[in-house]
Amino acid sequence: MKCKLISVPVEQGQPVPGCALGPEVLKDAGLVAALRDLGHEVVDLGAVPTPQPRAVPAHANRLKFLPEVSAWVEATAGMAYEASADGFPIFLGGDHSISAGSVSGLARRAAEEGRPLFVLWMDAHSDFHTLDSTTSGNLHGVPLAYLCGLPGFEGYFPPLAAPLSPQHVCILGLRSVDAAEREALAETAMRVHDMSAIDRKGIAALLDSFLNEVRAANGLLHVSFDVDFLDPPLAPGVGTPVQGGATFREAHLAMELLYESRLVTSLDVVELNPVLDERGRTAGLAVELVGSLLGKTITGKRRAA
Ligand code: HAR
Ligand code: MN
Ligand code: MN
Repeated sequence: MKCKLISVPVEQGQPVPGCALGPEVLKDAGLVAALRDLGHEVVDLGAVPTPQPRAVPAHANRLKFLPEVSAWVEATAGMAYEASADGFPIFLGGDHSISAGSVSGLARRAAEEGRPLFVLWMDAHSDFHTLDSTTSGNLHGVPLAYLCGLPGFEGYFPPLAAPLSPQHVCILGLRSVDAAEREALAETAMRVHDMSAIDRKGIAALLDSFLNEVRAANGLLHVSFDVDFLDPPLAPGVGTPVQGGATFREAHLAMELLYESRLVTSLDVVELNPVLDERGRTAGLAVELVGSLLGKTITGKRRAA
């Protein structure tokens, strides 16, 4: 596989300084070597150049850094569209607002290829606020609503070439949902697997049924991996930790199943905050999990498809 690394050092979508250091720290933690050891070609495309803030109208809600984040979304979408012509793009965040850009660029590409884009959103949070419903004003809480074409983004975020179909989206690991998000989620056909579902059914069964849908539809599959999916003691280096996340084994199993499916075509790794990390363990674990998603096994033997 030709892995294309794209750094998106954005932290204005969330409140804690440090998130913009994510891409460099993931590389320092051995991401490139980990991928090369698995036999992948790695091309580092560098960072999306810092864009000028977008001229957007004033918004009635108190949104933080809207012109800046909106500009990053537009710039990242362009880079994602270009990079997805070939290879396996890996977007290194940065906060989760970058996925409004990475996924919209990938969705445009998928639409042109006439294939449905599926998205697996591994996250403690649903990130399903609109610009009107967010109470924090932090724009890392809105990307999934934007990508699904919910109203209220027009004129503030770039126009979407191809909205996601909610039936093609699966949230996994959820344990923090705001009231407005809960109502909006109840009205969509999205698959929402909270931690309780993982406890009861097991992460393998939940993933298998989604992967079967992707395969049956000949879909492309983007994995948006928010590091706060993981349980905070394992992964303290995130700005918005929530107790009761995925365990070390659940996270590895998920990544291994994703690899074995051979369905994944692109990836985001977001919300790592190296300033909050403890001895680099969150970064190290994130690199290890990306390795598992791209073929790493305990014995070093490649698993058959
Ligand atoms: N729902 C909360 C808000 O909108 C918290 C959002 C936190 N988001 C992330 N990304 N860390 O998943 O403010
Ligand atoms: Mn998120
Ligand atoms: Mn999150």
